[in-house]
Amino acid sequence: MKNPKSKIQNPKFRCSTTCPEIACEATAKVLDRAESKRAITAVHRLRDRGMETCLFGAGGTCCRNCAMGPCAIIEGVEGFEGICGATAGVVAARNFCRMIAAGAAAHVDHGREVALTFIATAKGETPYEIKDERKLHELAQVYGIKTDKDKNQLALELGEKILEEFGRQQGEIRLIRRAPQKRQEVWEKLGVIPRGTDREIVDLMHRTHMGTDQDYRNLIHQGTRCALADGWGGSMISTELQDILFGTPVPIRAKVNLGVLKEDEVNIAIHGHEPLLPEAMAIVAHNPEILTYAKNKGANGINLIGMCCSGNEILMRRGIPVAGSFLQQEVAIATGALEAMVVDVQCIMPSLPKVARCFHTKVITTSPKAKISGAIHIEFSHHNALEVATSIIKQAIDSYPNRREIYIPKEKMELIAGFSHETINHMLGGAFRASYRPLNDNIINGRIRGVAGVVGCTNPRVQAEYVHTTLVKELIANNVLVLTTGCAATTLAKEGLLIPEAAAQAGPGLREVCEAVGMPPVLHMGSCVDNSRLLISATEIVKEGGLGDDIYQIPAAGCAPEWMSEKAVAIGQYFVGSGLLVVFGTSFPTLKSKEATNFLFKEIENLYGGMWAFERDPYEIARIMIEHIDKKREALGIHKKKERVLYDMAMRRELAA
Ligand code: NFS
Ligand code: SF4
Repeated sequence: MKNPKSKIQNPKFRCSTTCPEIACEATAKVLDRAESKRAITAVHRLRDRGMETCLFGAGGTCCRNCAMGPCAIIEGVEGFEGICGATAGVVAARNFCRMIAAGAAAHVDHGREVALTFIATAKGETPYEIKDERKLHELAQVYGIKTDKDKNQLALELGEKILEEFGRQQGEIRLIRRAPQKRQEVWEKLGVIPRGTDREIVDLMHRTHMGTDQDYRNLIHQGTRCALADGWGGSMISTELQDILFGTPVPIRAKVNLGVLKEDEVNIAIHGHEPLLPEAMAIVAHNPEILTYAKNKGANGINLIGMCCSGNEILMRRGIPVAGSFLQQEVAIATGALEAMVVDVQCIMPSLPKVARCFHTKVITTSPKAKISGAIHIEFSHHNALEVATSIIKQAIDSYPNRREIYIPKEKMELIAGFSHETINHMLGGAFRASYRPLNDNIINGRIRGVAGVVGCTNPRVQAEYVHTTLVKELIANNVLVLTTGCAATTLAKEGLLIPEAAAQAGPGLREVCEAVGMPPVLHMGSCVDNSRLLISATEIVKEGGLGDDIYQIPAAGCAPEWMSEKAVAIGQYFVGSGLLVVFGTSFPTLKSKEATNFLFKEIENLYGGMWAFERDPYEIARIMIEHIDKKREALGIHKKKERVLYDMAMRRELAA
């Protein structure tokens, strides 16, 4: 049954004439002015081009994998298969798998950079140091390394072992064995335990080459293996090594939205994904010499701000404010108040230098893998991290006197970030005995109905940000605890959902738990590679007991309501392959093939216990997720309300005694 509240249009959020699709006042105000400065952004381009997309392209049945094509394929219509005879199912599955391969490659390559930096740090060749020795030991044990040695020696051995994960040809990725036993058995039976991360990506690219794998089920089978190599491999390696290097996040207060820009300071936005350069910049920004340099140019200080996942990384560990999500990168420049936007890899709009030309902003690329014509390139390497960071910050300071008219919207919001899986463990279990027990108990007694992961990008093709916030308000009102990462987290933070006071919007059960612990009903778990934290959390819930013995049994579901990147497809597939329901908003990349879509939405559940769904309307997405959660509760026999016991501080202390 359709929810009576269901309607995608919500006039309240039509905030501006030039930006009909972003439910963010700060963004709308800047965009209204941007056009008069001839700064054209994604929302303007989308408005001018129209919302229509090519149906074949959007539905996954356009193939350009060889020069007999391109072929636009209509499923079931004779004469409308590919010139080679490819069916819509094969083409849609191939395209879907190539998205997984590209997404996984991005995360895996990120992981590789971090691993190389980790090794160099252990050798004393970088300005970083091993911060989290507890986690270093924990991970060394996973890799079967004896821990009775100096931390740098241990880190070196661990780093070298981890580096093998990328190029391994046979055997298996070690971290996959962290999953619940039953999950590992499912993967073994299906033959999808990943070997090396790079091998699975190459295998998938090979299969999707013209004339290789012609069976959509078999293609998606390898797609899953590749995605698992991302979630339990590349992404998990990134998260774990970053935590050891830069510290495992703990709850931290910070601010979000364009209002974090400062009128009288040099504003430098750090945008992209790998925390290596941002960490170096954060170290240098406090250097007294740099501050004097800034003062001499008339500025009162250096204001580092984050964008996208680079932003999430330094937010989680340092409380550095986040200016916005993916969709606000051009908008931040259009305030006229940004001296420099420094980028590394992924999710960086090619338009940045063009928008920056309307202002005094310098766009600085730093990775040899990601140059943009029109930008300044200052190459970063972990060996000279501080020198590069210093020279970038000086470039930014130099452009401060060139500021023209600026407009910084007032909007900014408080948030609490830093909910690593370890934090959740301690926060719920108490300082003395870290445990998921109270979370499991609260799920079993019904106070918390289930857990939802709301992740991914912001996208102007839907009512950007409105979809996210509406979905999450609906979920928490129904006692579903929300875990969030990436640009979803930024969006939800801007709406004030990441502060403890947001518990007032939660249903009575969830509110009680949040108030007892003093936590928000929506927990920020980090960047997109940190979705691996969600895998570990799900595993811990299973291991704690009482909610089944495999991830697919937990009352949990995931969603990327405004996804846009190929990484989101890889993430979605590794969640599905790990046993969870994943709902995509925006669009779904196989819809023009019933065969491929039916496999991904239905048949795959019989294999993995997880499956995909597609829905644009936030109320409907919430309904699908809650129904799934209820179905899982019923299967566990916990759907009837049991007597409620509040885990207050006294009881937690008693538990810990
Ligand atoms: Ni994730 Fe992070 Fe944002 Fe989407 Fe891009 S920044 S890796 S892909 S847009 S959430
Ligand atoms: Fe067309 Fe087949 Fe070539 Fe694809 S591989 S472009 S479907 S002929």
